[in-house]
Amino acid sequence: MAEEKKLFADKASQEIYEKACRDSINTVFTKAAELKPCPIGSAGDCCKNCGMGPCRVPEPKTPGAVRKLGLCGATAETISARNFLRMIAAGAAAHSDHGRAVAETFLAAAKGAVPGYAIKDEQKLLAVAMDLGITVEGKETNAIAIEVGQKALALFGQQEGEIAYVKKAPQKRQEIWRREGVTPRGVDREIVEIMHRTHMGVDQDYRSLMKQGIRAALSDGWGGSMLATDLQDIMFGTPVPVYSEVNLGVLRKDEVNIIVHGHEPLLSEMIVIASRDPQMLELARSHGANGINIAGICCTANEVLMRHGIPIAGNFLQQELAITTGAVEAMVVDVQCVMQSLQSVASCYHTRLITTNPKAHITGAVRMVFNDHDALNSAKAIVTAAIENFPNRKSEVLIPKAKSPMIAGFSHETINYMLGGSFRSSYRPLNDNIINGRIRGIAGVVGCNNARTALDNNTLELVKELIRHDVLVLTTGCTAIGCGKEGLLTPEAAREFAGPGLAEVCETVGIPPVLHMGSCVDNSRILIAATAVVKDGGLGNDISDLPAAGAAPEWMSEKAISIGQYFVASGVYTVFGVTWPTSGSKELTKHLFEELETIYGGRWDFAADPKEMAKKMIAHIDKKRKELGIDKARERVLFDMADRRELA
Ligand code: SF4
Ligand code: MSK
Repeated sequence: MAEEKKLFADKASQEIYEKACRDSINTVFTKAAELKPCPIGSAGDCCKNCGMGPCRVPEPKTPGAVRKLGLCGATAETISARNFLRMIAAGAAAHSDHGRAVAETFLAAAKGAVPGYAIKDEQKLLAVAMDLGITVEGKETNAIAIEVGQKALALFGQQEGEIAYVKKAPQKRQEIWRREGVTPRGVDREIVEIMHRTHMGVDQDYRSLMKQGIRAALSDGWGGSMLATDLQDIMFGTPVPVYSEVNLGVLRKDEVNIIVHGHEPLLSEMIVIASRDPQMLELARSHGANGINIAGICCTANEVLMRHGIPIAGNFLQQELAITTGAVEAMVVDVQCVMQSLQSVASCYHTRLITTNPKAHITGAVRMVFNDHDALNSAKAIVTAAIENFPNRKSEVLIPKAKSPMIAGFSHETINYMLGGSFRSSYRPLNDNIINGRIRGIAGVVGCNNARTALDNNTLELVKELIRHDVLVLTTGCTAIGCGKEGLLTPEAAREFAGPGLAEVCETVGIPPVLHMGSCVDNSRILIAATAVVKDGGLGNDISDLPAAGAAPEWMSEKAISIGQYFVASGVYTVFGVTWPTSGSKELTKHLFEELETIYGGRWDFAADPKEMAKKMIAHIDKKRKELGIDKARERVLFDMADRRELA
């Protein structure tokens, strides 16, 4: 059993973890207690990019001793930068390959080749078409959609020139990227170039390497990821506020429980539809169940939550615990953040672990590859397999009581509408309230869970500290799920946790102090929201002028590094917790933590303690307020046109 220390912020996880210990399940928590991270690798000081290595070059313990180089002469800076870039490449690839799969289905849907998928949000289709430079006048919806699908697919592999979406960024930001020569081409090309430059004996200057890291990350954030979000919104609907519940307590004892886990909504959307089919419900009844309950884990959960209000069973570190309840008939997984250990946990209960993606196999799991050309039948086959497994529950079923209500669905479009109303959709009220000081600033708090720190603990301490100081929090991914479990995603949370200014605004508009904006691929929504705030005027000309900051207090995925890098390169001060992957190289870390700010207006930072992280973010927000001349909280004034022009 793991050493005695607090492992979870929530009671449900603790309760099921104790069951896992009773059932002798070897979870990520027990493994984390036994297997410590390699101190050299975690500091970025180990290179295995050729067969002469691995070369380990840690800081010498003896003061004054000369630091070792790799056999080829690579310095600690080069080694650390290469490792960092390869994390960006993997993260950007994961997001963008997800985006490509969506684009392929989107194009097939536009051609009418994949029954079950259609264009749901025509308004967004038109907006995306225009962003991609497509003329829409006089064209049928499907013809526009086909052009959008083709252009989107071409964008991933664009060999030369700037990708179209960079034009969505503020003008000043685009100029900075052009000045620095980092405006990206297609994400495929930028990722290949990372792998080439980091091969033995190619790019051996950390500043030059880091520029390529920025190109690839920007091609993810303002390219592959942003496209994934946009195309998903067009096909499945742009999210609007939706009520749901979160935590292991959403599982039901008397129903067939199917957990969808991973990232891509293509299959899970269909599973939701299949689970409501009268024939499927009848089949469930014939197997002794009172219904079919779909619940999510990780970002597949966020996708079906945002558009259908499907409840969430948990975030990343709760995936094994969900099976340990003994109540899960099938865990249906696609790609990313799916632990291989699920199969051994599932084998201790009756749960069928079903892998569905052509790219993602798990030894021993049931294989039911999803066919998007026959999507509903693929989904029905999976739901049937789950139903047939219901009578096989063998062990004690323990479903914790704990679950919390939440409101999700805050896409950029929804925030715009809620703040400005349907006739005058705008961020103006938000900008006004930032200017008058009721809202101190905005923070994007995103990312994963990490077994090296107590589940959700850093996230919740940070988020509570921020909203207590009147900072509005935008959140995605597993961080959003953690906030949901704590009850921070309800309008009532404003009264209990937020400072007086933020609480007043939340009450007036009817929003929670923490806005759930979607899955980890949807961080692009935060970029668009930040750009909208800039464009609305009064808060500078660029994202880097805003009283705003970003954080990933419990990151673990390589995707988080790509996200962090595109936020930094977009002008955002971004703080990571738990561990910092270049800590072994002082010079490179200084480049990332200090020098980048002088070039891009944004920079990286690290704080293991969430209180310190909050302090750093608030200090940055206050610095920006001062630079904008809005550091003295003002009484609310009604702005007439002259005032607005002056502010702009
Ligand atoms: Fe060692 Fe250089 Fe090979 Fe890396 S590339 S393993 S530092 S010899
Ligand atoms: S699932 S990338 S643990 S947010 Fe997107 Fe959660 Fe991080 Fe995976």
